[in-house]
Amino acid sequence: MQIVFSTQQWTENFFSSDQKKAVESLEGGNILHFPQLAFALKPEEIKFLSPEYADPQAKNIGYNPKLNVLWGAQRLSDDERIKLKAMLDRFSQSAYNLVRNLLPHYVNSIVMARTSFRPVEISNRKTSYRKDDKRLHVDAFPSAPNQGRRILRVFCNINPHGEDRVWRVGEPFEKVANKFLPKISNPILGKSALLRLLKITKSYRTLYDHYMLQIHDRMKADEHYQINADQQELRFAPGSAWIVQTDHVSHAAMQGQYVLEQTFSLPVSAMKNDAHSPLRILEKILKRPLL
Ligand SMILES: O=C(O)CCC(=O)C(=O)O
Ligand SMILES: [Fe+2]
Repeated sequence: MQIVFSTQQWTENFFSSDQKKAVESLEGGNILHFPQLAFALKPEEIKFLSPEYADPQAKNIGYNPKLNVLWGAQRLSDDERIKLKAMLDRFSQSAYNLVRNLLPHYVNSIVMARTSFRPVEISNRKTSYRKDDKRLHVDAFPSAPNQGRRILRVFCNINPHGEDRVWRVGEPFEKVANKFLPKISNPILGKSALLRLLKITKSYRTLYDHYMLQIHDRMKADEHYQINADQQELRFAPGSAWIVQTDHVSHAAMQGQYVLEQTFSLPVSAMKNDAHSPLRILEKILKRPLL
């Protein structure tokens, strides 16, 4: 379920035995946990540890490291905006360094996606069930189809008050898929083209995206499943980091405040063993190609 590393630096080099263990564990649906990998804030960044800079409409503060663009933030002066971007940029680089050194198998194919800062306490946040990450789910995005590519995320808890990030982690993807796929029908003919035409989706919603989104929604909607599915609580203390493929690992974030997160996108072809990918697992069960 979780594989622990004693890493203390974001630029640390790894033995090839650790690199092998990391890629195989991650692809096998485990979480790589770094209990001693803290992300240090600069004195002028401490003030961002407050929910007041988060737009109440947005779930997180987002940052695009390639374009140097910030969104979901409010009440920032020009100077503060520059400083917050610099903090997110530094985290983004740190996460990249860790991935590059620990998972060299991916280095030529992995693509840096967005960075996020999550300054709002999650335990009492009210949202619609679809957006509620307190319910067990695998990640799938309605407007951003990822067309089979893996979602790899690096998280770090930067809570200054000693509060853990508390997750529930559910059953393996294949079990999830076998449970929910029989209830899901094919998409309505022409719907994906229409969504694209109306720019509701940023790219074409493939069959893969259709099934992943349906699994995501149906998991969250199923109260009985939420309570009765095999699951385990995991706690990530402040000053710890973890890497997880959230399209594969069923997860729910129950409690905690102040986390940094970097998303990467990875083609299935870059995996060491693509049979573990949600794409190949769904194709195996449905006996048809999904892209
Ligand atoms: O914020 C968290 O701890 C995780 C939320 C979640 O479900 C995700 O980022 O995929
Ligand atoms: Fe999630």
